[in-house]
Amino acid sequence: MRAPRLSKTAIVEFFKNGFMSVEKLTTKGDLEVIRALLDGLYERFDELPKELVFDLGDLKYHDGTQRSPQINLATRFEPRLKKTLAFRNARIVARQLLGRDAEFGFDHAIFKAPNNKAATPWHQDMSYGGNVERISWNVAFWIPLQDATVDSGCMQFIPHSHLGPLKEHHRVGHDDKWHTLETDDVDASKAVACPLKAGGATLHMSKTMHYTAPNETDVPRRAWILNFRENLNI
Ligand SMILES: O=C(O)CCC(=O)C(=O)O
Repeated sequence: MRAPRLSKTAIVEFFKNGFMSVEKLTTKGDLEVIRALLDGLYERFDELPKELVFDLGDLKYHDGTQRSPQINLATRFEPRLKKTLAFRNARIVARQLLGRDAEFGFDHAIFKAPNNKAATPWHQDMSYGGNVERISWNVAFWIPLQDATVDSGCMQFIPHSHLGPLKEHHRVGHDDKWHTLETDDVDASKAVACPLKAGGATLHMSKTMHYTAPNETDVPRRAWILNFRENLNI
């Protein structure tokens, strides 16, 4: 399967809106491979470094009852992920948006357990670090490993929010034991939900405000997120 080729209009719309959906980034067979590789990591969850692997809720949540366990830098622990079609095609698309020298930055995986009762709250990725003054553009590819609906926790975005300031964020519940950052400065009535069929992906920028609802279905909602950055050669 060839990588999607973005039209000029699609590229302009992406930079205008701060997000987009791509219907066919990869194949179902490739998603099965990714799922098996990530499942292997989730089986080793408690052996991986605790500062990189935790529930999106409580940092100490290593007791098997996680609601949204996250593995940061999954490709470091499972380099075969970089051989997948999704990785290859995401890099090709990233280079259409960010220039031909754009490179992979980091990745993470989020597993929303069935009926997990935990949203990923409204936030801008830049609130986790990075420079507020633009050093380089980033694009995150959010790749669900199955169909993603509003009810299972597909991505939702606030259009144009990447053009505004980095908002104030705080730990969920104003409680330091939580990893997840949240902003209250959001008009959620402007949200655009992006349901996807398996094989698709959403793309967003590091200041684009986004959210996923709790998984209200009886099956897990798995996602793998790849981040690419422009290379300014400086
Ligand atoms: O998958 C999710 O629930 C949230 C993903 C997210 O917030 C992100 O990739 O920045």
